[in-house]
Amino acid sequence: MSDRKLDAVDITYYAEPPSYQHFLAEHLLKNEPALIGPALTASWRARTEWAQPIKKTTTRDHDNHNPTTEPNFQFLFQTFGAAQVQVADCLERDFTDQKRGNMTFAQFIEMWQSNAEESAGRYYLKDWHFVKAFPDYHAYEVPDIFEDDWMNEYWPSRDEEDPDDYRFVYMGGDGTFTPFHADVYRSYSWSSNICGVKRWTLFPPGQEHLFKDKFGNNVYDIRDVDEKKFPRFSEAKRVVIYQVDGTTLFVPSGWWHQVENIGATISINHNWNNACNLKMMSKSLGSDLAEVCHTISDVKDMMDALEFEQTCQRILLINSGWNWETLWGMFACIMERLKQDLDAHSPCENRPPVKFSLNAIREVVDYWSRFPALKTVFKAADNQDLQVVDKLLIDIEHKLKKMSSMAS
Ligand SMILES: O=C(O)CCC(=O)C(=O)O
Ligand SMILES: [Fe+2]
Repeated sequence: MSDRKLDAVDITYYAEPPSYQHFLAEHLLKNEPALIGPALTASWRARTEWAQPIKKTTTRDHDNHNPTTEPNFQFLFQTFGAAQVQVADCLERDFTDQKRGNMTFAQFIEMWQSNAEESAGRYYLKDWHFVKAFPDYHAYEVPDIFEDDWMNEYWPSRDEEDPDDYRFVYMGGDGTFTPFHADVYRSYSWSSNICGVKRWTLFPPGQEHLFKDKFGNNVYDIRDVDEKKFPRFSEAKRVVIYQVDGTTLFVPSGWWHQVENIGATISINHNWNNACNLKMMSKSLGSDLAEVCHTISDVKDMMDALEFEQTCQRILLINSGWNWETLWGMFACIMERLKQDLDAHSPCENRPPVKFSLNAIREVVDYWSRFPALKTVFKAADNQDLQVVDKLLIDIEHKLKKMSSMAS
């Protein structure tokens, strides 16, 4: 394995993917980014079928960080044309995001290709749930080091007509971009470039106060920051990474970032979490909940205590994508599997020890159990997950104790 530091804010580059144990110690536990060379994605169907060597470079010169591959539009159009996708217009801001619309993939390609000049830097296909849309196509393999992924284990397993996931494809032309943000739930993300180059600007956590104006709004586009509104933004420590064709970036929890595409770019992006970033995610749920409670505090007097808590949970789910019910649902789902792993005596190589994951869940469960409203909300919804999770925790802790006393 070769690795080298790329910048003052440590970004380690691996020509070959590191072992899971190394990745766990150096990146998941330390919450540090990593860039992995194209060997990891070389055999993916997405790399061989979706991309082709570039015919002519039409990008502005980005200090020689020009792409070597481009989309195979004909193949993509013919194979996936009928799929419904969501497209952002990078020239139109919509609060903290860009204006989005729905269309077919074929319409997106046509819009982009038919008027290349006019649409330059404009149309950006985002958050395409590709695996859900084409479950039998197998465009890529989740790399071993990203396998311990509780979000994408739990959400698709929910008993719903159209279960959600956090497995996306992104696709856009030169100059399209994603505005400054930190990821949903403060989850990790990983992103593999199928073709094109992405310019990432990453900001280590702990500098969030530098990103806000006096009303609490965050910077939208780091290339266009009003110094009067955001006088301290320029002080923020950051690192710029050019993610070239075929390479994969690990974005740790709570690292704010902006992404700009150089050349026609396609990427596969997953948001994910596990025991290593659970506490950070729980903290973000806590601050989102506090914000919701504060925002609707003026209607508190019109409701009884339970109704207020239920309303906060409903809004939390809409705004942040999760709440107590989904957190406990995830715990129940993951612990069922941890129990099976223990019973099978065949722990997965690409996961930390069961005890480590269990302790992380225990800590978050104990934290939230101090809130009396938790019990009343679950009881009112006739949701058994509080009891299910408590029982699983005790069962697995008991099993682990027994195993360690047998071993000694
Ligand atoms: O590629 C992009 O435009 C955005 C990706 C991103 O923000 C992420 O993977 O976290
Ligand atoms: Fe992101």
